[in-house]
Amino acid sequence: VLQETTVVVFVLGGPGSGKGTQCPKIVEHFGFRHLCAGDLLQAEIESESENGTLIQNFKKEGKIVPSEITVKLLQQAMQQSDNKRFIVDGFPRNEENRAAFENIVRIKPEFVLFFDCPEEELTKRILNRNQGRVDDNIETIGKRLKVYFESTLPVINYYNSKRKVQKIDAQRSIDEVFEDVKSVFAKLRP
Ligand code: UP5
Repeated sequence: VLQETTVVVFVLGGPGSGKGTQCPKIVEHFGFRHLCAGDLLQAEIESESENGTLIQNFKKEGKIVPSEITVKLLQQAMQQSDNKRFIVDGFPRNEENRAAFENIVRIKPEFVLFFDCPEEELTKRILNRNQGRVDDNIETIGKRLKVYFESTLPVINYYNSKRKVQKIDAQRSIDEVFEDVKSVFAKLRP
């Protein structure tokens, strides 16, 4: 059972907006545990677990994996950690994800860190990445962007209406972006 003192920050932004680049820096400076939903799902694919093939197919199509799978992985990782402060990266990606996390894990995020970045820049970064990801090709990138605009932006808007979004201009250099990220986290209670 997770304690009431558990702190969760969601990190959202389009594919290639810099979530995976900035999160390790947050860990280093502020001592959070980094939980990347995409990495937890990738580990399931690689461990050849029963859901591996299903997850692989969703990922190849840029589609959002059923919430129960992702939430279970996040909850397990949180329960197994000694750390009580988590940055959850790349989740929740749609309303169903958001509701499932709130209903199952029963924790509301402290705030949502939102990396705002124009579409052209996102596409450019992903095509430059070149690390052999099954979803880093021009066809899947188009699908991922569509899913992001149709399903994830509404979640960001929902949290914005609750005044929980900390928006960062993610189009600048990695160091400039982290300066803004730092000032957001510096305001958190210890
Ligand atoms: N880069 C980073 N910052 C830069 C900067 N400021 N200036 C210039 N370049 C910068 O960065 C991307 C690239 O840009 C890198 O080469 C980096 O060096 C450079 P990165 O930090 O990796 O961006 P990130 O936002 O993490 O991009 P990523 O592509 O990993 O994000 P996605 O959200 O698409 O990927 P994720 O792994 O979260 O999800 C993949 C798939 O898993 C989804 O499409 C979906 O099918 C599935 N999924 C779910 O179904 N549910 C979930 O909850 C999560 C994932």
